[in-house]
Amino acid sequence: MTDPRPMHLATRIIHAGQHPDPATGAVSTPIYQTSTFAFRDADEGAARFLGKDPGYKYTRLGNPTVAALEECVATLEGGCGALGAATGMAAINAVYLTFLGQGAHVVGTDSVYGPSRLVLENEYSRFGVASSWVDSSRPALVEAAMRPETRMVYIESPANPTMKLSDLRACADIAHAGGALLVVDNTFASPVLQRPLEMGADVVVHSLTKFLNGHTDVVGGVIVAKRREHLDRLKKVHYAMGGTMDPHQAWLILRGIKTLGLRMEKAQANALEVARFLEGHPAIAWVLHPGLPSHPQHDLARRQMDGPGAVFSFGVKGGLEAGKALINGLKLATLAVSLGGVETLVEHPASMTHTSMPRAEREAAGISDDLVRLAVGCEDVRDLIADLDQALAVAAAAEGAVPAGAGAVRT
Ligand code: LCS
Repeated sequence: MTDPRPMHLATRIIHAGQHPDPATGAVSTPIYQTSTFAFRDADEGAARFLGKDPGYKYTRLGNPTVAALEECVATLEGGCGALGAATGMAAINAVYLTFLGQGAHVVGTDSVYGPSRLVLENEYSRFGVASSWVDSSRPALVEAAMRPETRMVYIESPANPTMKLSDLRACADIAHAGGALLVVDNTFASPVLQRPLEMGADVVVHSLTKFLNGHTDVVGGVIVAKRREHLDRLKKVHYAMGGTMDPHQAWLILRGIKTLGLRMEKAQANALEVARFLEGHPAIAWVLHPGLPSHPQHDLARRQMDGPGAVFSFGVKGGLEAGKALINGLKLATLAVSLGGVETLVEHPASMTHTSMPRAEREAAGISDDLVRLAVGCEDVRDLIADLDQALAVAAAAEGAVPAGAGAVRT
Protein backbone atom coordinates (compact mmCIF):
# COMPACT_ATOMS: atom_id res chain seq x y z
CA MET A 1 0.00 0.00 0.00
CA THR A 2 1.32 3.45 -0.86
CA ASP A 3 2.12 5.71 2.09
CA PRO A 4 -0.20 8.73 1.71
CA ARG A 5 2.43 11.12 3.17
CA PRO A 6 4.29 13.13 0.52
CA MET A 7 7.82 11.84 0.07
CA HIS A 8 10.89 14.04 0.43
CA LEU A 9 12.27 15.78 -2.66
CA ALA A 10 15.29 13.46 -3.03
CA THR A 11 12.90 10.49 -3.19
CA ARG A 12 10.48 12.18 -5.57
CA ILE A 13 13.35 13.00 -7.93
CA ILE A 14 13.86 9.26 -8.42
CA HIS A 15 10.28 7.97 -8.32
CA ALA A 16 7.77 10.68 -9.27
CA GLY A 17 5.81 9.81 -12.41
CA GLN A 18 7.63 6.50 -12.80
CA HIS A 19 6.11 3.15 -11.99
CA PRO A 20 6.98 -0.36 -13.22
CA ASP A 21 5.45 -0.74 -16.67
CA PRO A 22 2.04 -2.38 -16.24
CA ALA A 23 2.49 -4.50 -19.39
CA THR A 24 5.98 -5.91 -18.75
CA GLY A 25 7.09 -4.87 -15.26
CA ALA A 26 9.99 -2.89 -16.75
CA VAL A 27 11.38 -0.77 -13.91
CA SER A 28 12.81 1.90 -16.20
CA THR A 29 9.98 3.78 -17.95
CA PRO A 30 9.97 2.42 -21.53
CA ILE A 31 10.54 4.68 -24.51
CA TYR A 32 7.17 4.65 -26.26
CA GLN A 33 8.72 5.41 -29.63
CA THR A 34 5.51 5.71 -31.59
CA SER A 35 3.92 8.60 -33.42
CA THR A 36 0.36 7.31 -33.05
CA PHE A 37 -1.84 5.04 -30.90
CA ALA A 38 -4.42 2.51 -32.14
CA PHE A 39 -8.05 2.74 -31.03
CA ARG A 40 -10.04 -0.42 -30.38
CA ASP A 41 -12.96 0.91 -32.41
CA ALA A 42 -14.41 4.11 -33.85
CA ASP A 43 -16.23 4.97 -30.62
CA GLU A 44 -13.01 4.81 -28.60
CA GLY A 45 -11.25 7.07 -31.12
CA ALA A 46 -14.11 9.55 -30.97
CA ALA A 47 -14.15 9.48 -27.15
CA ARG A 48 -10.43 10.25 -27.03
CA PHE A 49 -10.78 13.24 -29.29
CA LEU A 50 -13.76 14.46 -27.28
CA GLY A 51 -11.65 14.20 -24.13
CA LYS A 52 -14.08 11.69 -22.59
CA ASP A 53 -11.43 8.96 -22.68
CA PRO A 54 -7.99 10.09 -21.41
CA GLY A 55 -6.07 7.53 -23.52
CA TYR A 56 -3.36 8.54 -25.98
CA LYS A 57 -4.10 9.62 -29.57
CA TYR A 58 -1.01 11.01 -31.27
CA THR A 59 2.45 11.78 -29.85
CA ARG A 60 2.29 15.54 -30.46
CA LEU A 61 -0.81 15.49 -28.21
CA GLY A 62 0.70 13.29 -25.49
CA ASN A 63 2.91 10.23 -25.08
CA PRO A 64 3.43 7.95 -22.04
CA THR A 65 7.22 8.56 -21.79
CA VAL A 66 6.72 12.31 -22.05
CA ALA A 67 3.87 12.06 -19.52
CA ALA A 68 6.18 10.33 -17.02
CA LEU A 69 8.64 13.22 -17.29
CA GLU A 70 5.82 15.78 -17.03
CA GLU A 71 4.47 14.16 -13.87
CA CYS A 72 7.95 13.99 -12.38
CA VAL A 73 8.73 17.68 -12.94
CA ALA A 74 5.21 18.80 -11.90
CA THR A 75 5.64 16.90 -8.64
CA LEU A 76 9.08 18.40 -7.98
CA GLU A 77 7.83 21.94 -8.62
CA GLY A 78 4.53 21.46 -6.78
CA GLY A 79 2.38 22.19 -9.86
CA CYS A 80 -0.92 20.69 -10.96
CA GLY A 81 0.69 19.44 -14.16
CA ALA A 82 3.43 20.06 -16.71
CA LEU A 83 3.99 20.09 -20.45
CA GLY A 84 7.18 18.82 -22.05
CA ALA A 85 8.63 20.98 -24.82
CA ALA A 86 11.18 20.48 -27.58
CA THR A 87 13.50 23.10 -26.03
CA GLY A 88 13.46 25.66 -23.25
CA MET A 89 12.64 28.34 -25.83
CA ALA A 90 9.67 26.28 -27.10
CA ALA A 91 8.36 26.17 -23.52
CA ILE A 92 8.86 29.93 -23.04
CA ASN A 93 7.18 30.76 -26.35
CA ALA A 94 4.19 28.56 -25.54
CA VAL A 95 3.79 30.53 -22.31
CA TYR A 96 4.08 33.89 -24.10
CA LEU A 97 1.64 32.86 -26.80
CA THR A 98 -0.90 31.52 -24.33
CA PHE A 99 -1.08 34.51 -22.03
CA LEU A 100 -0.20 37.49 -24.27
CA GLY A 101 -2.21 39.08 -27.03
CA GLN A 102 -2.69 42.30 -28.95
CA GLY A 103 -1.98 45.25 -26.65
CA ALA A 104 -0.56 43.16 -23.80
CA HIS A 105 2.49 44.30 -21.85
CA VAL A 106 5.18 42.27 -20.08
CA VAL A 107 7.53 43.38 -17.31
CA GLY A 108 10.65 41.22 -17.24
CA THR A 109 14.08 40.80 -15.65
CA ASP A 110 16.55 42.82 -17.74
CA SER A 111 19.31 40.22 -17.73
CA VAL A 112 17.32 37.12 -18.71
CA TYR A 113 18.72 34.59 -21.16
CA GLY A 114 19.05 36.75 -24.30
CA PRO A 115 16.44 35.09 -26.57
CA SER A 116 13.73 35.10 -23.85
CA ARG A 117 13.83 38.90 -24.00
CA LEU A 118 14.68 39.38 -27.66
CA VAL A 119 11.83 37.26 -28.96
CA LEU A 120 9.39 39.60 -27.19
CA GLU A 121 11.20 42.75 -28.29
CA ASN A 122 11.74 41.71 -31.89
CA GLU A 123 8.94 39.29 -32.78
CA TYR A 124 5.97 39.62 -30.43
CA SER A 125 6.19 43.39 -30.88
CA ARG A 126 5.03 42.77 -34.48
CA PHE A 127 1.75 41.50 -32.98
CA GLY A 128 1.27 44.43 -30.63
CA VAL A 129 2.93 43.04 -27.49
CA ALA A 130 5.06 45.54 -25.54
CA SER A 131 7.70 44.74 -22.94
CA SER A 132 9.70 46.63 -20.29
CA TRP A 133 12.90 45.18 -18.88
CA VAL A 134 13.97 46.20 -15.41
CA ASP A 135 16.40 45.22 -12.69
CA SER A 136 13.89 42.95 -10.96
CA SER A 137 16.25 42.49 -8.02
CA ARG A 138 14.65 45.79 -7.00
CA PRO A 139 10.92 45.03 -6.67
CA ALA A 140 10.11 48.77 -6.67
CA LEU A 141 11.31 48.90 -10.29
CA VAL A 142 9.00 46.04 -11.22
CA GLU A 143 6.11 47.84 -9.56
CA ALA A 144 6.96 51.12 -11.30
CA ALA A 145 7.00 49.40 -14.72
CA MET A 146 3.51 47.90 -14.32
CA ARG A 147 0.83 49.28 -16.63
CA PRO A 148 -2.92 48.65 -16.73
CA GLU A 149 -2.32 46.33 -19.69
CA THR A 150 0.49 44.33 -18.02
CA ARG A 151 -0.48 40.66 -18.29
CA MET A 152 2.75 38.99 -17.24
CA VAL A 153 5.72 39.54 -14.95
CA TYR A 154 8.54 37.37 -16.29
CA ILE A 155 11.36 36.71 -13.84
CA GLU A 156 14.58 34.75 -14.12
CA SER A 157 16.20 34.19 -10.72
CA PRO A 158 19.10 33.67 -10.50
CA ALA A 159 19.36 35.57 -13.76
CA ASN A 160 21.58 34.58 -16.65
CA PRO A 161 24.43 35.63 -16.46
CA THR A 162 24.45 38.39 -13.85
CA MET A 163 23.38 36.13 -10.97
CA LYS A 164 20.92 38.78 -9.80
CA LEU A 165 18.17 37.37 -7.62
CA SER A 166 14.60 38.60 -7.51
CA ASP A 167 12.38 38.34 -4.47
CA LEU A 168 9.77 35.97 -5.87
CA ARG A 169 7.14 36.58 -3.17
CA ALA A 170 7.39 40.34 -3.70
CA CYS A 171 7.19 39.91 -7.50
CA ALA A 172 4.13 37.64 -7.13
CA ASP A 173 2.37 40.23 -4.98
CA ILE A 174 3.15 43.01 -7.47
CA ALA A 175 2.03 40.92 -10.45
CA HIS A 176 -1.20 39.83 -8.81
CA ALA A 177 -2.04 43.30 -7.53
CA GLY A 178 -1.82 44.46 -11.16
CA GLY A 179 -3.92 41.57 -12.48
CA ALA A 180 -0.89 39.90 -14.12
CA LEU A 181 0.61 36.42 -13.86
CA LEU A 182 4.04 35.71 -12.43
CA VAL A 183 6.08 33.42 -14.69
CA VAL A 184 9.48 32.28 -13.38
CA ASP A 185 12.32 30.71 -15.33
CA ASN A 186 13.74 28.34 -12.71
CA THR A 187 16.50 26.89 -14.92
CA PHE A 188 19.46 28.17 -12.88
CA ALA A 189 18.16 26.93 -9.54
CA SER A 190 16.26 23.74 -10.46
CA PRO A 191 13.45 22.57 -8.14
CA VAL A 192 16.06 21.14 -5.78
CA LEU A 193 17.06 24.66 -4.78
CA GLN A 194 13.98 26.78 -5.45
CA ARG A 195 10.26 26.16 -5.94
CA PRO A 196 8.68 29.38 -7.26
CA LEU A 197 5.10 28.03 -7.26
CA GLU A 198 5.33 27.79 -3.46
CA MET A 199 6.24 31.49 -3.40
CA GLY A 200 3.29 32.71 -5.43
CA ALA A 201 4.36 32.15 -9.05
CA ASP A 202 1.65 30.95 -11.42
CA VAL A 203 3.82 29.26 -14.04
CA VAL A 204 7.40 27.93 -14.02
CA VAL A 205 9.50 27.21 -17.10
CA HIS A 206 12.77 25.35 -17.44
CA SER A 207 15.35 24.68 -20.02
CA LEU A 208 15.66 20.95 -19.22
CA THR A 209 18.82 21.08 -21.34
CA LYS A 210 20.60 22.30 -18.21
CA PHE A 211 20.58 20.90 -14.66
CA LEU A 212 17.55 18.64 -14.95
CA ASN A 213 19.04 16.57 -17.74
CA GLY A 214 22.56 17.30 -16.56
CA HIS A 215 24.58 15.42 -19.15
CA THR A 216 24.97 17.91 -22.03
CA ASP A 217 23.51 15.40 -24.48
CA VAL A 218 19.95 16.58 -25.12
CA VAL A 219 17.85 19.75 -25.33
CA GLY A 220 14.39 20.10 -23.85
CA GLY A 221 12.01 22.34 -21.97
CA VAL A 222 9.05 22.16 -19.64
CA ILE A 223 6.19 24.35 -18.46
CA VAL A 224 4.67 23.76 -15.02
CA ALA A 225 1.36 25.38 -14.05
CA LYS A 226 -0.01 25.82 -10.59
CA ARG A 227 -3.64 25.90 -11.68
CA ARG A 228 -5.59 23.51 -13.90
CA GLU A 229 -7.23 26.39 -15.77
CA HIS A 230 -3.80 27.67 -16.86
CA LEU A 231 -2.55 24.20 -17.74
CA ASP A 232 -5.57 23.62 -19.99
CA ARG A 233 -5.01 26.90 -21.82
CA LEU A 234 -1.29 26.18 -22.20
CA LYS A 235 -1.95 22.69 -23.49
CA LYS A 236 -4.26 23.94 -26.22
CA VAL A 237 -1.72 26.45 -27.53
CA HIS A 238 1.33 24.22 -27.10
CA TYR A 239 -0.22 21.24 -28.88
CA ALA A 240 -1.36 23.47 -31.74
CA MET A 241 2.02 25.20 -32.09
CA GLY A 242 3.74 21.82 -32.12
CA GLY A 243 6.87 22.49 -30.06
CA THR A 244 6.23 19.37 -28.01
CA MET A 245 8.68 16.76 -26.74
CA ASP A 246 9.86 13.58 -28.37
CA PRO A 247 9.68 10.33 -26.31
CA HIS A 248 13.37 9.52 -26.65
CA GLN A 249 14.27 13.03 -25.52
CA ALA A 250 11.90 12.61 -22.53
CA TRP A 251 13.49 9.30 -21.60
CA LEU A 252 17.02 10.73 -21.65
CA ILE A 253 15.93 13.63 -19.44
CA LEU A 254 14.08 11.29 -17.04
CA ARG A 255 17.28 9.30 -16.71
CA GLY A 256 19.25 12.48 -16.06
CA ILE A 257 16.81 13.75 -13.43
CA LYS A 258 17.37 10.69 -11.24
CA THR A 259 20.77 12.06 -10.22
CA LEU A 260 19.70 15.72 -10.04
CA GLY A 261 19.96 15.83 -6.25
CA LEU A 262 23.40 14.24 -6.19
CA ARG A 263 24.74 16.36 -9.03
CA MET A 264 23.39 19.60 -7.61
CA GLU A 265 24.95 18.91 -4.22
CA LYS A 266 28.37 18.20 -5.73
CA ALA A 267 28.32 20.96 -8.36
CA GLN A 268 27.24 23.69 -5.98
CA ALA A 269 29.82 22.68 -3.36
CA ASN A 270 32.45 22.83 -6.11
CA ALA A 271 31.15 26.19 -7.36
CA LEU A 272 31.33 27.79 -3.93
CA GLU A 273 34.89 26.60 -3.41
CA VAL A 274 35.95 27.84 -6.85
CA ALA A 275 34.22 31.19 -6.24
CA ARG A 276 36.04 31.60 -2.92
CA PHE A 277 39.33 30.82 -4.62
CA LEU A 278 38.68 33.40 -7.33
CA GLU A 279 37.53 36.03 -4.83
CA GLY A 280 40.86 35.69 -3.06
CA HIS A 281 42.94 35.81 -6.25
CA PRO A 282 44.79 39.06 -7.00
CA ALA A 283 44.04 38.89 -10.75
CA ILE A 284 40.27 38.83 -10.19
CA ALA A 285 38.35 42.13 -10.19
CA TRP A 286 35.02 40.87 -8.87
CA VAL A 287 33.00 37.69 -8.26
CA LEU A 288 29.20 37.42 -8.18
CA HIS A 289 28.09 34.21 -6.51
CA PRO A 290 24.87 34.15 -4.42
CA GLY A 291 26.56 31.93 -1.83
CA LEU A 292 29.27 34.51 -1.05
CA PRO A 293 28.56 37.19 1.57
CA SER A 294 29.83 39.73 -1.00
CA HIS A 295 26.82 39.03 -3.27
CA PRO A 296 24.39 41.95 -2.86
CA GLN A 297 21.52 39.51 -2.32
CA HIS A 298 23.23 36.89 -0.23
CA ASP A 299 20.49 37.17 2.43
CA LEU A 300 17.74 36.72 -0.14
CA ALA A 301 19.55 33.65 -1.49
CA ARG A 302 19.55 32.17 2.00
CA ARG A 303 15.85 32.93 2.50
CA GLN A 304 14.52 31.98 -0.89
CA MET A 305 16.78 29.16 -2.05
CA ASP A 306 17.94 25.88 -0.55
CA GLY A 307 21.43 26.50 -1.96
CA PRO A 308 23.15 29.08 -4.17
CA GLY A 309 23.54 26.92 -7.28
CA ALA A 310 26.51 26.05 -9.44
CA VAL A 311 26.77 28.93 -11.91
CA PHE A 312 28.41 32.26 -11.20
CA SER A 313 30.13 35.14 -12.93
CA PHE A 314 33.34 37.04 -12.41
CA GLY A 315 35.56 39.66 -14.00
CA VAL A 316 39.30 39.50 -14.54
CA LYS A 317 41.47 42.57 -13.91
CA GLY A 318 42.40 43.91 -17.32
CA GLY A 319 38.84 43.59 -18.64
CA LEU A 320 37.77 41.82 -21.79
CA GLU A 321 41.26 41.04 -23.10
CA ALA A 322 42.39 39.54 -19.80
CA GLY A 323 39.13 37.56 -19.61
CA LYS A 324 39.70 36.20 -23.11
CA ALA A 325 43.25 35.23 -22.23
CA LEU A 326 41.94 33.39 -19.18
CA ILE A 327 39.26 31.56 -21.18
CA ASN A 328 41.78 30.59 -23.84
CA GLY A 329 44.22 29.37 -21.20
CA LEU A 330 41.80 26.93 -19.54
CA LYS A 331 42.59 23.27 -20.16
CA LEU A 332 39.92 21.45 -18.13
CA ALA A 333 36.93 23.82 -18.20
CA THR A 334 35.47 23.72 -21.71
CA LEU A 335 34.74 26.90 -23.64
CA ALA A 336 31.09 26.36 -24.61
CA VAL A 337 27.70 27.92 -23.99
CA SER A 338 25.07 26.07 -21.93
CA LEU A 339 25.37 25.06 -18.28
CA GLY A 340 24.13 22.55 -15.74
CA GLY A 341 26.04 19.51 -17.03
CA VAL A 342 28.48 17.33 -15.13
CA GLU A 343 31.37 19.01 -16.94
CA THR A 344 32.51 22.56 -16.19
CA LEU A 345 31.80 25.05 -18.97
CA VAL A 346 33.01 28.61 -19.36
CA GLU A 347 31.65 31.28 -21.70
CA HIS A 348 31.76 35.00 -22.43
CA PRO A 349 28.12 36.27 -22.51
CA ALA A 350 28.78 39.66 -24.16
CA SER A 351 30.17 37.93 -27.26
CA MET A 352 28.16 34.69 -27.06
CA THR A 353 24.79 34.05 -25.31
CA HIS A 354 23.86 37.76 -25.02
CA THR A 355 25.58 39.15 -28.09
CA SER A 356 22.34 39.99 -29.92
CA MET A 357 21.36 42.44 -27.17
CA PRO A 358 22.33 46.01 -28.11
CA ARG A 359 25.46 47.00 -26.16
CA ALA A 360 23.76 49.80 -24.20
CA GLU A 361 20.95 47.49 -23.04
CA ARG A 362 23.41 44.75 -22.26
CA GLU A 363 25.53 47.04 -20.13
CA ALA A 364 22.47 48.54 -18.44
CA ALA A 365 21.44 45.00 -17.49
CA GLY A 366 24.85 44.42 -15.86
CA ILE A 367 26.30 42.21 -18.61
CA SER A 368 29.64 43.95 -18.83
CA ASP A 369 32.27 43.09 -21.42
CA ASP A 370 34.55 41.65 -18.76
CA LEU A 371 31.92 39.25 -17.39
CA VAL A 372 32.99 35.60 -17.59
CA ARG A 373 30.37 32.95 -16.74
CA LEU A 374 31.45 29.71 -15.14
CA ALA A 375 29.03 26.78 -14.95
CA VAL A 376 30.71 24.44 -12.51
CA GLY A 377 30.36 20.69 -12.92
CA CYS A 378 31.02 17.62 -10.81
CA GLU A 379 34.77 17.15 -11.34
CA ASP A 380 37.24 17.07 -8.43
CA VAL A 381 37.35 20.69 -7.32
CA ARG A 382 41.14 20.57 -6.87
CA ASP A 383 41.52 20.04 -10.60
CA LEU A 384 39.14 22.90 -11.41
CA ILE A 385 41.03 25.28 -9.14
CA ALA A 386 44.41 24.20 -10.49
CA ASP A 387 43.11 24.78 -14.03
CA LEU A 388 41.88 28.30 -13.22
CA ASP A 389 45.08 29.08 -11.35
CA GLN A 390 47.31 28.16 -14.29
CA ALA A 391 45.06 30.01 -16.76
CA LEU A 392 45.08 33.13 -14.57
CA ALA A 393 48.86 32.97 -14.45
CA VAL A 394 48.98 32.76 -18.25
CA ALA A 395 46.51 35.66 -18.55
CA ALA A 396 48.42 37.77 -16.04
CA ALA A 397 51.71 37.12 -17.79
CA ALA A 398 50.12 38.22 -21.09
CA GLU A 399 48.73 41.36 -19.44
CA GLY A 400 51.81 42.05 -17.40
CA ALA A 401 49.36 43.09 -14.65
CA VAL A 402 49.82 40.45 -12.01
CA PRO A 403 52.88 38.29 -11.47
CA ALA A 404 52.43 34.75 -12.79
CA GLY A 405 51.63 32.22 -10.09
CA ALA A 406 50.34 34.87 -7.68
CA GLY A 407 47.27 32.82 -6.78
CA ALA A 408 47.91 30.05 -4.31
CA VAL A 409 46.25 26.75 -5.12
CA ARG A 410 44.36 25.42 -2.11
CA THR A 411 43.94 21.68 -2.37
N1 LCS B 1 16.23 29.83 -19.91
C1 LCS B 1 17.48 29.96 -19.46
C2 LCS B 1 17.72 30.56 -18.10
C3 LCS B 1 18.55 29.56 -20.24
O1 LCS B 1 19.79 29.71 -19.75
C4 LCS B 1 18.30 29.03 -21.53
C5 LCS B 1 19.40 28.60 -22.43
C6 LCS B 1 16.98 28.91 -21.96
C7 LCS B 1 15.97 29.33 -21.13
C8 LCS B 1 16.62 28.36 -23.31
O2 LCS B 1 16.70 26.97 -23.27
P1 LCS B 1 17.00 26.05 -24.55
O3 LCS B 1 15.97 26.39 -25.58
O4 LCS B 1 18.37 26.34 -25.01
O5 LCS B 1 16.80 24.65 -24.02
N2 LCS B 1 20.66 29.05 -22.02
C9 LCS B 1 21.76 28.91 -22.63
C10 LCS B 1 22.98 29.47 -22.18
O6 LCS B 1 23.10 30.18 -21.19
N3 LCS B 1 23.95 29.12 -22.97
O7 LCS B 1 23.48 28.38 -24.03
C11 LCS B 1 22.06 28.20 -23.89
